[in-house]
Parts: sequence; structure tokens; C-alpha cells
Amino acid sequence: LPAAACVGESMAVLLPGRPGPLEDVPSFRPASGGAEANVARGLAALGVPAAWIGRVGDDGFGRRVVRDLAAGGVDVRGVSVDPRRPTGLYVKEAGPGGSVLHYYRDGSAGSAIGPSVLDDPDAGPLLNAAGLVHLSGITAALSDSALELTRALLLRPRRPGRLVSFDLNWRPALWRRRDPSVLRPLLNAADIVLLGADEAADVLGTGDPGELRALLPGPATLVVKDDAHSATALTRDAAVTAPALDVEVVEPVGAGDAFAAGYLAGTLRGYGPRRCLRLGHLAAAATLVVPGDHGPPPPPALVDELLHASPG
Ligand code: KDG
Repeated sequence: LPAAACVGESMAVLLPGRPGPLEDVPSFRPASGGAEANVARGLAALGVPAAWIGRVGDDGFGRRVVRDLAAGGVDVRGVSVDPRRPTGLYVKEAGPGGSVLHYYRDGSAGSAIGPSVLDDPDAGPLLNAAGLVHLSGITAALSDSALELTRALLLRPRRPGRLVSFDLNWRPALWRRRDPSVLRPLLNAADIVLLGADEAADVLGTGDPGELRALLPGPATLVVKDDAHSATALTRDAAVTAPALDVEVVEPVGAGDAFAAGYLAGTLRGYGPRRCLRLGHLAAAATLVVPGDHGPPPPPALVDELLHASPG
């Protein structure tokens, strides 16, 4: 049974063959993505048994997404196939100011997820067994039922020892018709919150770690990633900051998910916050240097060696 269950929408991805406006791009490379599924992949790559819980359409993109996740070692027994709705898709456009994600996911199979998944004969037991459930703010934006599921997983009493982590993953394009003020109580109900200072400033009015801690007293741990590429973990009694690795960035999308996977894998291994941050940064580095959502995971022996070079 999985140690971690990541719940959300996974999508097919089209990566442009070269930078520039989509109308001029001659070819695209297929891949798969979706923030929570990326975290499941990152966890599996670090040796944590992880499931992805979500929905795909009965179509080639859906089969690709599930196949890619399974090939990455993710438990996909809790995936449901929707015969009526298509698998969501996003297309990456690479420009001088960075990448833009174009979503084709309105009415997708994944966005129709809801609280019924808790009683699903396949997904329910996986969710129940997991010591860590990982969610993100993306799911809260997808549909009323997806918001309801996010609320159920965060706000209902949980069994002792169960952790829920929540990555803010602010995607303004998904919130045009929805009110993002629903996010704050969700963040505050999680045990571990991961968020970037810039997105926190957009959603909560501040990116300052101390002010965020005051706004969100609920979570045992708040991890704030800042623009200077370092991350601070604020626990109940301490604040620890660790710098990211200095790498040649090819494309940053997905690096936040890899970072979350590293931080959470460290937590499940019982590491202290400094080592969790280091593992997060190491995992993120592998994704920063590739155009897709996930890079090849660093070899476990190397990860251990690098981690043990740092205290905490
Ligand atoms: O974090 C990477 C994700 O942004 C990407 O995979 C697409 O899940 C996605 C989203 O909703 O933006």
C-alpha cells in the first residue's frame, strides 16, 4: 500500500519543438504532467511508495498519462476512467519571458473528481492507507466537486498520524471564474504547506515568511520558497533557510513539484527541516535542467552522499 497518495488532475502535455508563438512551432513532443501527479512521480523516484488518485478520459492521452506514471513507479490502481469526458491537455509555449501554459481542460475527466472518490472501491482504500495525502490549490479551482473533495480531505477530522500536505500552486488562469479566497482556510487546515513568496503575495497579500506564519497558524510546517531561490521551513519553534543548487535552468515548470516531493520524502524519512529542504532542492535541480515537467531522478547513492554533506 502507498505511503503517500497524491490527488489531482494529470494531463497530457505538448512540449514545443522550439521557442516561439504556437502558430509558428512546427512540432510538439508529447509528455505528461499535472502538479500532484508530478509529486507522486518525484516521491516514487526517491523510493517512497506513492499513488496518484485522479481521473482520465477513455482516450489515448489518458492511457499515455497513466502509462507514464506507472513507468515512473507510481501506483495507478486508484485512477478512474471516465467514458464521457476527455483527458485534459496543456500546451507549453516557450517565449523570452519564460513559458506560458495553455490549458485545454474545461470539462475534463480530471476536473470531475469529487468526494465520491473517498468511497471508490479502488481509490478509497489507497487514500485511507496513505500516511501522507498531498493536494494542491489547483484542484480547488477545477470544479465545485473538486473543491468539495479538497475540503473533505483537509477539513474533516483525520486519523492520528495522517498528514496532509498542500502546495498553493497558484494558477491565476484557473481562477477567472472562481473566488480564490477559498484557499486560505484550506492552507490553514493542512499539516505541511508549501508556497512561493510571490504566489503567497498574490493570494494572501504577503510573501514574508513571518507574516505568513501569523496568517496561517494551523500547519505544523510552512515552507516558503523565495525569489532568491532559497526556501525557509517554519516549524512551530524554528525557522531554517537553505539555498537552492546553482544550476543552468532550462525550464522551471515542474520544479516546484519536484521540490515538494523531495521535502515530503524527507519528512516521511523522519529528517529534520534542513535536510528536507536539501532533498527538495536536489530533486528540483533535476527538473530545472530539462524542458519537461520532470527530470531523470538523481541516483539514490548520490542523493544520500549529498544529503549527508549537510547538517540537520
Ligand atoms: O507544476 C507543474 C504544473 O503546473 C503542470 O504540470 C501543469 O498541473 C499543472 C497545472 O495545473 O498548472
